[in-house]
Amino acid sequence: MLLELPALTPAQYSLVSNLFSLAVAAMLASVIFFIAARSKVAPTYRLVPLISAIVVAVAGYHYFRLFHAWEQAYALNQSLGTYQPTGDLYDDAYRSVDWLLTVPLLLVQFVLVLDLPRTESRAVAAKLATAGALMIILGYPGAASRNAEFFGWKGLWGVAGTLPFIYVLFVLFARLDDVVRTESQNVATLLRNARLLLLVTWGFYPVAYMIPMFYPGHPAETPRLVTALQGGYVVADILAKAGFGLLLYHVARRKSVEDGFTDL
Ligand SMILES: *C/C=C(C)/C=C/C=C(C)/C=C/C1=C(C)CCCC1(C)C
Repeated sequence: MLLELPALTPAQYSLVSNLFSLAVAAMLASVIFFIAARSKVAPTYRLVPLISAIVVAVAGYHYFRLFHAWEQAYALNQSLGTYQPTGDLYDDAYRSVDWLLTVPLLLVQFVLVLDLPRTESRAVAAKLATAGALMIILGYPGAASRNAEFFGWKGLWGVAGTLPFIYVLFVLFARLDDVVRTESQNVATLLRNARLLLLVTWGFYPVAYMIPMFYPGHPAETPRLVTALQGGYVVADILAKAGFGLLLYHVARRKSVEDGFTDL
């Protein structure tokens, strides 16, 4: 999204700056946690925290770039007392690239923690990863365009991207539910929570995509909306990547213990 940025109050500008900084810190700390966590799970599950580490590393890098772009895009105007856009590009496309890499990995991770028979595991993981990538690719033309009409370019790509999203949710909540049921009560609850966390946090992204459709003109460029959206992405990203990874780590840890694994 090439936002044409509005002037922001110092409070709005620094809220977003601070949240970007928080995102970088949270993602980097999570990399260390997930790498260290690998030895706490049985070898069968080691790929699960490793994928989390990769996901948060990729996200941390992109937040670093976004943070930098954000700082370049604004300058404090002393006489007005507001942050004015400098004209430098603030390119949200970093986000789409980030999603294209992290969304398939997050989905593969969920399949891996189930420890299905190998051929089944591969088939489900491949389908979910493909659908996840397709969702991001199809949504991109609508996100990058300045068109905000539902019955137009944005709506068309939004609907197209929603179809693979529905497929992903169908696989997670319906098709894989039989597998979730066969797990111990503790593991099943953790898996259900992980699925729910995915639904709630991933739901933010299509909502953020749609917001401009509900306002005439270019409301994505109003100061409050820009602040809320950029901040909302930070919260959603930390929960959907590090939070989701933490839940799956607990699944892997518990299943390892149930299988008789001990790290002592
Ligand atoms: C870490 C980043 C994550 C989990 C990003 C998730 C992104 C989505 C769930 C995006 C969904 C979209 C649609 C369902 C419709 C088309 C527009 C998108 C790409 C925003």
